[in-house]
Amino acid sequence: GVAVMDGKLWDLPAGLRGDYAAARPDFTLPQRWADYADADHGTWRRLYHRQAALLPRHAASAFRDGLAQLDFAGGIPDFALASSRLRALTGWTLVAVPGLIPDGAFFGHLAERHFPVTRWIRRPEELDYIVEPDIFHDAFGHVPLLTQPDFADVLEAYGRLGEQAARIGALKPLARLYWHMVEFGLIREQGMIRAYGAGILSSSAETVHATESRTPRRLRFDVRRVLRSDYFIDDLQPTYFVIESYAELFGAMRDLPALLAEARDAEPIPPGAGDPMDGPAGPSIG
Ligand code: HBI
Ligand code: FE
Repeated sequence: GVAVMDGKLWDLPAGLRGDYAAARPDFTLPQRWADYADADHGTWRRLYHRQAALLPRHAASAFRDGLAQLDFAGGIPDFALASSRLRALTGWTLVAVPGLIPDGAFFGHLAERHFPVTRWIRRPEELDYIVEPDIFHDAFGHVPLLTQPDFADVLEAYGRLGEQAARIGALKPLARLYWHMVEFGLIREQGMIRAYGAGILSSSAETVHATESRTPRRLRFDVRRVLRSDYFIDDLQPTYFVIESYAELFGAMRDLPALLAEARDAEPIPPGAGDPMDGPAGPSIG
């Protein structure tokens, strides 16, 4: 079951597109895969092939390996089929949701190894940019790493921390960690900067910007720094955090209970800003 952790069910922005009236109390609804139009599958395939072409050069090997184990090329995935594949690999299940769901419900699903995936797909004129996450972001961006046991465990641990963070008023630092790890994380592989974050790999512009542009700051992943780092939700990221291995993310989960209260009381770092703790050698390691 899903706990309502901060006492309010509706911490959602106004004007979301999804059909929230059709959702159950845990915010899931049936995917109804047979109801997608041919045009919707066409939109998926255009997005899929555009991103697939970028992956060999820009995506982490774990993401590419994961995507190769999923049958995502032909059209919008059927969650029932993808879930049986995932359950066999890592025990995760995809659940359909109308779109963004409240923090408490979201963390509750992750803690149970249920990954919420938005049911609807963007319109053809929105291929390059969309404000709310749609099925392409959620499924193409997030599901490949759910096939990888180490990352699958990190995400469940993250979900479990939601309740604790809500209790001490530290959901904001916890959300910053999700953003800079699950959504916009970079990893160094054989000396190259590669993306594993879903917000990067579901966007063609962000994929190139995050890994190759000279503009952004690329900082070594440091969980204290991450927990204080604010971000833009509607522009290319000015700062990314780079891990050397997914084991660093495990480490962050282990340290988090002690660090959340500290981060809650610390001064936030504005999007793209430097911090004295970044070190005199200069922040960029990319
Ligand atoms: N809902 N569907 C959906 N997808 C998300 O990524 C999501 C959410 N609700 C809340 C939420 N993320 C945030 O709390 C995360 O930043 C942790
Ligand atoms: Fe996402």
